[in-house]
Amino acid sequence: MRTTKPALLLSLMIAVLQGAIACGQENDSRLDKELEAGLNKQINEEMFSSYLYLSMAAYFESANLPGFANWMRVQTQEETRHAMMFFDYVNRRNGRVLLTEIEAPQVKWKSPLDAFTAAYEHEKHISSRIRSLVKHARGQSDDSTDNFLQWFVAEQVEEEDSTYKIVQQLKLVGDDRAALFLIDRELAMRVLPPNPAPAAP
Ligand code: OFO
Repeated sequence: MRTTKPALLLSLMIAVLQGAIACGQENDSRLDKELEAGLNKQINEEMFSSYLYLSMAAYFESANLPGFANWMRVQTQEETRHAMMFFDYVNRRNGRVLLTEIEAPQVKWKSPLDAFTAAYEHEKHISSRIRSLVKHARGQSDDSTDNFLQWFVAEQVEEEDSTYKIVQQLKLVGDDRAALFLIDRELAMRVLPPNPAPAAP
């Protein structure tokens, strides 16, 4: 059967449209697979952070230091929020969240100083994870993920600073139990701030 001119024109237009749609799909906002895996890993890291600080809260409760325990309880909630921010971001980018086993945390520390030193070291580890995610996002020219991660870059400065300051205070007081009691009272004041809203990519 011969194809008429209008029919030929119509088929050509359909082909062009299909091509444009296919091209749009290739350039959609899907995450690079390796970057997606890295963001998934970060969900686990943040959940582990939450679990680690909950374990520290339990340690401080057992040491009759309720203010220190309160500080750690608030930190636990912050870390769960961080995990959820990654969870939501992966979903917003049409990625697939895949949860994995959370490692068991340490359960005992030698002293409050030992626990807070471990918290500070852990935060340095998290900062390096965030930096490597930023590097990966930039390598993929993924500006949205880079932008999303910048909230965490700033947050890590806070996280390191707050744990470092408590480490320094604990070093200053040494074995002075009265001074330890005062720090405990101060840490009892910590409350969970309103949920932060990172810039939507
Ligand atoms: Fe999520 O910042 Fe601490 O670990």
